[in-house]
Amino acid sequence: MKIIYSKKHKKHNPPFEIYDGVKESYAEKADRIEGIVKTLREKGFGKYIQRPFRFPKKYIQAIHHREYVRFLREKTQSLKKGNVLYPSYFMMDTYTPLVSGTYHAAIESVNIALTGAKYILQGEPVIYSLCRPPGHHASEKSTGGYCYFNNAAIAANFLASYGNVAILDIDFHHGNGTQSIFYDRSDVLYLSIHADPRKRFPYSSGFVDEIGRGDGKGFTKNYPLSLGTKNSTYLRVLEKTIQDIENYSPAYLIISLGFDTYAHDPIGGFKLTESFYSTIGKTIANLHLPTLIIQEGGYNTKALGGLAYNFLNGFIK
Ligand code: SP5
Ligand code: ZN
Repeated sequence: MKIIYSKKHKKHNPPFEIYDGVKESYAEKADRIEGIVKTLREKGFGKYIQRPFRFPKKYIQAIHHREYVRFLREKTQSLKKGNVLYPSYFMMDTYTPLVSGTYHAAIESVNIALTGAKYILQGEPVIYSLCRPPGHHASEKSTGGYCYFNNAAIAANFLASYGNVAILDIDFHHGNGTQSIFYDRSDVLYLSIHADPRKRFPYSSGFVDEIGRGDGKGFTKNYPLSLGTKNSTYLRVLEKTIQDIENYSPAYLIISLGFDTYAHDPIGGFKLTESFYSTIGKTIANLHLPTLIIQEGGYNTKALGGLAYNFLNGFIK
C-alpha cells in the first residue's frame, strides 16, 4: 500500500489550545503522524511517497473562498516565529490557532490528499494519505477543530469529476466542514459516524435530521452514537453505512479516518478496542472500491501506530 507523507507538517506546532477557558497542551501534535510512521516502518508496512506532488491553487479554491485562503496565507506570513493567533474573522474556536508554519503545512496536507487521489485515478486500489493538519472540520470559509483546509473534501471534489464519490467519516467527531461543503450535492455522498453532538465537538451539527438540501437531499447521513459506545454497537452502525454506500454505488470511496474513537483516546469517549480496528478496516474493504484513506484525528500518540497498523492490515486482508 502506498503511504503519502511529508515532513512539512512539523512546521505547524501551536503551543496550546484553550478549553473551558484553560490553556492546555495542543492535542493535535506532530508526534501523532511521526508515531504512526515509526510503528508502520518497524512492522515493514507500506511503501512511502515522501514528496507529494504539488497542485494548482484552483483545487483548494474550488472548495474554500479565495478571501479565506488569502487570509490564512497573509496572517501566517505576518506572524513572527513563536507567535500565535487566536480567534478572529474566519476562525471560529479556540482549538485552531495560526502559527508561522500553519499555512505551508496546511497546503502540504492538501497536496498529500490530492497525491493520493491522483494515484487512485491511476488505478491504485487503496492509498493512505497521512494528512496533518486534519481537515474535516474546515468549511468553505472557516477553520475549526484543528482543521484549516478540508483535505478530504478537496480530494473528493477532484475525484468527483471522474465518478461519484462516497465519503465515510469515522473520526470520533462529526465532520461539519465536509457536510457543509457537499450539503447541496448528489455526486458526493457524505456519511458520518460520530459522538452525540449534544455532548461533544462540534456541538452544532451531526444530527440525524441533517440529510442534505436541494439536489443534495438524501446524500448526507449522520449516525450519532452515545458516549461509551463499544465495538459491537459500532460494528452494527458501520454495517449500515456499508449498506448505504452499496446502494449509492460510487466509483470512489474516501475514508475520513480518525483514531479518536479508541477507548484510551485523551479527548474521545467511545470504547473501541485496539484489535477492533482491523475489523473496521476489513468491513470497509469488503466494498471493493478504490479507496483513499485520509488521516483526520486521533490523539493517543503512543497508541496511534498500532491502531493504524491494525486498520490497514485489516483492510488489505
Ligand atoms: C480533527 C479532530 O478530531 N478535531 C477534534 C477537535 C476537538 N477539539 C475540542 C476538544 C478539546 C479537547 N480538550 C479537552 C481536554 C479535557 N481536559
Ligand atoms: Zn476527531
